[in-house]
Amino acid sequence: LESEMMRSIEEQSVRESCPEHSPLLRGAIKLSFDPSLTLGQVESENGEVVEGQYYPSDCAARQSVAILIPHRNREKHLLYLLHHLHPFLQRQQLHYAIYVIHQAGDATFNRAKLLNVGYLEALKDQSWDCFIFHDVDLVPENDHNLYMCEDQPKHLVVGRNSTGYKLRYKGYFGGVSAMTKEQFHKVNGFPNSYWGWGGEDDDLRIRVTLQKMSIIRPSLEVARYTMVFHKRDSGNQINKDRMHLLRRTHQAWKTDGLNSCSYKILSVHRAPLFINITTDIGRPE
Ligand code: UD2
Ligand code: MN
Repeated sequence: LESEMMRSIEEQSVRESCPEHSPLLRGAIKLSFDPSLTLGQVESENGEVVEGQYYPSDCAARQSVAILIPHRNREKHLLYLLHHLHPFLQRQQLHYAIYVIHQAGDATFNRAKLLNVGYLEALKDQSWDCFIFHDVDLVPENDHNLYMCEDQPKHLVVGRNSTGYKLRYKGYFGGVSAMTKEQFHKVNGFPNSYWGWGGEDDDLRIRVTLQKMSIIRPSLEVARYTMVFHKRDSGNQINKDRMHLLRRTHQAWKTDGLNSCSYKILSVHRAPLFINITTDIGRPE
């Protein structure tokens, strides 16, 4: 047994790095969402995922990527996303884990703060190279849209179904974005002070520009998403303060972010297909 173990350790260390272009990619696919889909079904389709995490079996992944999904009360969307995202990420030959950061209680939703919590907690598991900040309702349509980080922050949603597959506005950074551990640390993460809908994605863009980084985007052809139809959730009303907050970002970024993110972890549950972190992030002051 011992020699067998040694052999497998050796094999691991000499495993070649995965190719620059994965041979498994398929390009554009037609998405469908089956309302009768169950979690058990998605689990049985993804036997190689263990506690939300996956390693390619025949090569060493080029990046270790943590997918962070802010969540409350969108179980059906989460199921659709898991169903499409696991095989999608496996075709990209990534080492990845999916974290769902679940806001406890019924105070106003705070997407940005949940993503800060996800970043800080995921780094306790391991030193991820790359973080993908991912809305629960956006499903990527083309696996050439790589969930990897680059030397500049990357915005992955150039177009989506509900807005005619056009960039919403110049500087738009919402929906799905990718930053390395270092890039996100450099901007002090997201602001914690945006409660309710809107503005937090623009704040992150300002932080990125203040650090003299720029936002890159894949081509419109590949950076396409379907947003599962939804209405505005209760508990996520429009943030009326957002314009005011955005005017302070050039100063506030230093003190409002990862270095001031206070929260309680209520539970960490390692389910087969994702790590569920339930957190109490407080409420607006
Ligand atoms: C846009 C952005 C989103 C964010 C938001 C403003 C796109 C495609 N997305 O989304 O990134 O900037 O505007 O805050 O432009 N959520 C829950 N439960 C809730 C409320 C929100 O899980 O009760 C999560 C979920 O992951 C959702 C995300 O927050 O996808 C954004 O909320 P939304 O989908 O209601 O907002 P939307 O589509 O206008
Ligand atoms: Mn949405």
